[in-house]
Amino acid sequence: MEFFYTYKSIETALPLVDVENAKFAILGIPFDGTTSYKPGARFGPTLIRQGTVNLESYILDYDIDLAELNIADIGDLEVVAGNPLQTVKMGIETIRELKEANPNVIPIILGGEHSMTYAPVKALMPKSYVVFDAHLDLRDEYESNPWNHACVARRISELGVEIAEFGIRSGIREEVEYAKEKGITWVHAREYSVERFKEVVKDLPEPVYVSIDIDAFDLSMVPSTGTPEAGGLRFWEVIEALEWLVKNKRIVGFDIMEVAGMEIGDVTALTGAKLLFYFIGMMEKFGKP
Ligand SMILES: [Mn+2]
Repeated sequence: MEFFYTYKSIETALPLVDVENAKFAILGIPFDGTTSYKPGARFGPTLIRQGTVNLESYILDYDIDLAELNIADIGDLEVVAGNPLQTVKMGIETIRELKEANPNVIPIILGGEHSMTYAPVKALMPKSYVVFDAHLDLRDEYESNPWNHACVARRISELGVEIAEFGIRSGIREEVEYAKEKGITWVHAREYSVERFKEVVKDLPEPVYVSIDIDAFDLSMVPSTGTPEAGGLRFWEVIEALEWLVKNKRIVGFDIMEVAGMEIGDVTALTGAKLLFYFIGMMEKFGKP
């Protein structure tokens, strides 16, 4: 089927199927209209897809070949430049269309800035939101804009979704106070461990939406991102936590956001591409139905 707002862009290196037959469906949202520091997240979906070209579809430690799975890629949302709210609304509609076409499909969103995560969360309405991020993103508004990337977790909290945040190392007092008031648990990057992750997440209600702001990882792995922060997480300590999560909680959707960059082979995009393949692989291998 044709999606009203989407257009085809560069495809992943995997054989693809139609949405109706897919277990996973990739949608890019190439929006970076509120980026505060380093621009380029509009190229994130294309760079992540291009980064998959370098990867083997076989995942060694899972004995899973992604080329044998049913994966769709519906292309990128046609964004409204400079207007996050209008773009989010189109994203919500598109993800709803996707779920109407195939109620069992798991949407995988490639960003684009983190403000766009509101779209899949609103469309899928999980009970919990688990996010890896350097930033709390709990501001009520930023630069007079409540739809700025720095506000996305706050907007999601206002939907009544329970939130847990990991890898945090940047925020302001107002955000810390809001988190305390609303019972939002956040784990500083210095205190992060897979054990700590399990402790926090085990009591969260299902289903769960998972968001990865690529800036949660250490800066050395992800230099091309909107608001880079030193002192982040390592790849395998995030993968291990995600594996535990998909084994123990039903996942309704997943995203990789804030990958920016201007050139093919960008390190940040390669991190995003590897993460994309691992997430699909772990869902297939361990995913709770
Ligand atoms: Mn962030």
